[in-house]
Amino acid sequence: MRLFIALDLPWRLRERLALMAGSGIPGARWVSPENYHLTLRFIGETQAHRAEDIDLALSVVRARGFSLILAGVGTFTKGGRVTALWVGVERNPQLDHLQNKIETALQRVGVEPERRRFTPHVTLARLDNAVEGKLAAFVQANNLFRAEPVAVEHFTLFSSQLGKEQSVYTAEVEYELS
Ligand code: 3AM
Repeated sequence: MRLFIALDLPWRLRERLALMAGSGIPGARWVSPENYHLTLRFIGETQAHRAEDIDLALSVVRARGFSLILAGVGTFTKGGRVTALWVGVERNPQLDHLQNKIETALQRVGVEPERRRFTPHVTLARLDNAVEGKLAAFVQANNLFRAEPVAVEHFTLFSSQLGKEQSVYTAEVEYELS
């Protein structure tokens, strides 16, 4: 199975994001609101017995619950092309701490270290050939976005089935924070 670890988001917040997303950028593949999430760690294709090790490692992660605020919009670029449009997260040491603990737990059971810096975000759209001007206008129009704080009380191990239009994410296990 293809696994990743993420925070799911309350519906009120998803609705708020959906109001901002969905139109205005020709060529954007908008993520549907049920798929919004904040990835803590992408793991990838994993055999069942490895998934068990990962589950065990995650179940002993101890961290406190906290709140976070989604704010601002940004993009990821690859080879000079914008590939993703996202909503950002206000600086949050507790989120970084949780992500760090998860990273350590995974490495302890032999998962390859993540080399990329953690850039917390919620992807709104994936882009192939978006019209630059429209994208820039979207970023400018929504850059002052700032959501209500959300309480983070657990993190989730998701499986992902790649689909033609949209992947299907299934919450496999939830790990409570204290
Ligand atoms: O949180 P977002 O939506 O940015 O892009 C995938 C998604 O990220 C990412 O993991 C999240 C859940 O699918 N992802 C997919 N394949 C990946 C890979 N090979 C990947 N991240 C890193 N390496």
